[in-house]
This record gives sequence, C-alpha cells and structure tokens, in this order.
Amino acid sequence: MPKPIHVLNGPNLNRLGRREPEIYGSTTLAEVEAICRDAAGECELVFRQTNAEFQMIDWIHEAIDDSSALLINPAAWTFTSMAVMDALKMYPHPLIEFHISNVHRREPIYHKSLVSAHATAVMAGTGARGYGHAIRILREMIEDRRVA
Ligand code: DHK
Repeated sequence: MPKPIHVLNGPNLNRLGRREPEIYGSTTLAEVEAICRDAAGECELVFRQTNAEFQMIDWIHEAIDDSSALLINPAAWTFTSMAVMDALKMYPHPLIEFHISNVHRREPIYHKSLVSAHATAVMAGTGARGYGHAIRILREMIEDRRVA
C-alpha cells in the first residue's frame, strides 16, 4: 500500500478566504483541502494546518517516516524558521514548496526562502488552484520513482 501524500500548511493559512483576499484570493482552507483531495484521486492524503511551529516540526518528522511525497506551504516560516528548514533537509521523498502568491513580487522580506534549496520544486503565484496541480505533479514524481 503506497504511503500517503502529506500536505502541510503554516501560520495564518487557516484564515484563507478572509485574509488579504487581494493577495491570497477568496478560496478557504477547506476548499483548498477539497482541491487537494480531488487531485489526489485514489492516493491517500494527509492535509493539515498549524500556527504552532513545534507542531509543524512534528508533522514534518511524521511525513519523513510515513509519506510518499510532501506538499508544504510553510507561509511565514519559509523566511524565518531554521527549525523548519532543518526538518525539511531530512525529507527523503519528492517535496514541493508552495506559495499561493508570487512571493518574488512582494516585499523584499518575502524574497529569500530558507526552504527552496531543500525542495524538489517550488511553486508560487498560481493562486490556490495551484495546490491541485502540485498534487498531480507529486503523483507523477512518485510514479517516476516507482518505475525507475
Ligand atoms: C503565505 C503566507 O502566509 C506568507 O507568509 C508567505 C504564502 C506567502 C503564500 O503565498 O501562500 O509569504
């Protein structure tokens, strides 16, 4: 039985839909989860969000041991957390760093990711719909490894 794809979301993403809609759009986190589950098809999916850094670290450790791929939107921790970076450095399977907004067109504080050097791929600026595309890409990456 293949291990699940894990989708982890960082701080303030629980407020999607109400949070700066001009930047993040009107899609809620629950709708993002539905987008992910639809894209996952028959693949098992673990979908989580936290505002607590220790919880994110613990979930990354769980994904290291029990997932086939990881889609993470670290949100603000992308730019601030060496603890999240150090945890993601241990991740051995396909990993996509995802941002709803194009962080490179925003304030300079959003331009230096601590995560990107440890990700298989980075997606930014697609809007919430990109979560579904990221899941489909991870499914293909998992399959590529299986047939390699
Ligand atoms: C979400 C956040 O909360 C910000 O801190 C990031 C990211 C951008 C996003 O676009 O999904 O900088």
